[in-house]
Amino acid sequence: LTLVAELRAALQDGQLHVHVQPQARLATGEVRGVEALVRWPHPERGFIPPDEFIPVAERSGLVGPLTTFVLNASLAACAAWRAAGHDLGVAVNLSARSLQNADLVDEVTRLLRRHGVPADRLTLEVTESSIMADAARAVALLHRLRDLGVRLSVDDFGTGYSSLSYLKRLPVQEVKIDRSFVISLREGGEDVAIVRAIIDLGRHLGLEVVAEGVEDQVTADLLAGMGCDIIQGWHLGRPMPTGELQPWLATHA
Ligand code: G
Ligand code: G
Ligand code: NA
Ligand code: MN
Repeated sequence: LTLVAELRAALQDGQLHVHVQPQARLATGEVRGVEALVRWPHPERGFIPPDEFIPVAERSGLVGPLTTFVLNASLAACAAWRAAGHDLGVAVNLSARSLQNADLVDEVTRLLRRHGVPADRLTLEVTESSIMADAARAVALLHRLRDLGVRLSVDDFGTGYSSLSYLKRLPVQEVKIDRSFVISLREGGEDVAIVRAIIDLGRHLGLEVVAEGVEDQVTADLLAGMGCDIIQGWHLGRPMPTGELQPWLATHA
């Protein structure tokens, strides 16, 4: 069987799962939400990383069903946490192909309604390079998603092209500093200047700034000192099955 056929079957048989990784405000420690990360525990090959199967989905027309699956699972989990008294948001990654599909607007509308989750509790993460694949179409779609009240975030910020002029024109509320800049922050060097510049830029544009890949307290303290809003990374919590989040919240406080 090819990977495409296996992925198609995995989507149909419910083999895919969503894991969630917490995000917290640096100022208060409050957990404000999670990022959803798709997982494929393959019965013979073990976990196949999303970096391997998402490109396959992109090439084979499976990105639509994959995105629907992740959105549905993420919003179902979000609704359950809200019912239990945790007002958390959930962030879902969009791939380049999804950004070219105008049906996504109806799909997001339908799923928000199905799960009764307010639109502003859903964040959609897009990378600069996925926008640039067909910028006119992607930007039009982002505006329609924004009109629904959904939050938009630029993922892996700093690694793409044309960051600055685009950021001003995109209807986004958040930037995520790419983890390649965050990982070596504590060693000093040029990444300190890059991270500081991204935080200042975000603040001056009125955007929330999230640092991903925060692996230790030293890095969290450095980011707090630079005025970063939110952290995500192993220091706070690893990606975990959706059912483990509530127990994690209970011990985290
Ligand atoms: O934990 P991690 O190995 O999951 O993520 C690897 C990469 O896969 C990241 O770049 C992440 O953005 C991407 N990714 C994870 N889940 C999804 C998803 O549901 N959809 C898309 N398009 N990308 C995802
Ligand atoms: O590209 P994107 O930002 O969507 O993907 C997040 C990726 O970063 C996932 O693969 C996730 O497992 C990984 N990740 C999350 N926290 C950490 C961390 O603290 N350190 C490292 N090295 N990777 C992390
Ligand atoms: Na992401
Ligand atoms: Mn990222």
